[in-house]
Amino acid sequence: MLAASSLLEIARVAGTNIAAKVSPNVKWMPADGALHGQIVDRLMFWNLAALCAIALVGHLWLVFAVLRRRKASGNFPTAVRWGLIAAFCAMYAWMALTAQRQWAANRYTGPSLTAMHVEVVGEQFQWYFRYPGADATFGVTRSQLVDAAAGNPLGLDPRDPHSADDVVTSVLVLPAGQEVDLQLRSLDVIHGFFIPGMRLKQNTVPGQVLHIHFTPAVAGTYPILCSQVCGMGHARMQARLEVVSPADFAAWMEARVNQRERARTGETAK
Ligand SMILES: [Cu+2]
Repeated sequence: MLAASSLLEIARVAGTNIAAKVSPNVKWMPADGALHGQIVDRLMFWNLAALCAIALVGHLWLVFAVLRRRKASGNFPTAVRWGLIAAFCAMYAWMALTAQRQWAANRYTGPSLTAMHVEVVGEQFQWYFRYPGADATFGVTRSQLVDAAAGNPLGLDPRDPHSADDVVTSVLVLPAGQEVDLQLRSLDVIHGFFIPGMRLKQNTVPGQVLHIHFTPAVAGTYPILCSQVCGMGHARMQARLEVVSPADFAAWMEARVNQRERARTGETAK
């Protein structure tokens, strides 16, 4: 006998296949650049379609009831009524299963061992991105060392050897087709890291490091926003994601490393 979870999984896959066949291309959403984006778009489409259908049926039912008020036979046939309710229940069950699975895939199941790691830091009203460099290890940061004017907005500790090759930027550049694990934190209040084009949204919470992983699939430029009202400058808390080819990414990273080395040599010479 199949376990209940297997039956649910079969129902979810069947629902997904049906939805894939009948979902139209969602034109009113920003262009989707992530591998998992289609799933989110389908859920959005069917959620809105169901809400519109329920509103329409409800209003038609109301008009019908008012016009036929004096006749006792003004109700929908029982089979139609229960059929509609069953169809909506089945659709919402499919959406709940699919959404839960996608949520878990981005957050609770870890990224693959080959995933790239980038730190995202929110601060009123700016996003910073840190790459761990050749040693693949993020250096230690200390809040008392945070000094954006001195070129150390994240408070990297120069005594930690792992911090020497860390690269901090205000633009998120990622190679297309490479899974990336973002670790998000905040220096002050709660911010909402939001990339509409990647169908990605995750709050950054002071005192916590939160992970979300995804694969950017389509090269291009995508706006990064803050989705939590975090202060007077909230509206200008924007950055951008550049998804480029792996070769362009390697060249960009090399240029950043060289820039960092030049800055460090300059500091030493002073
Ligand atoms: Cu913010």
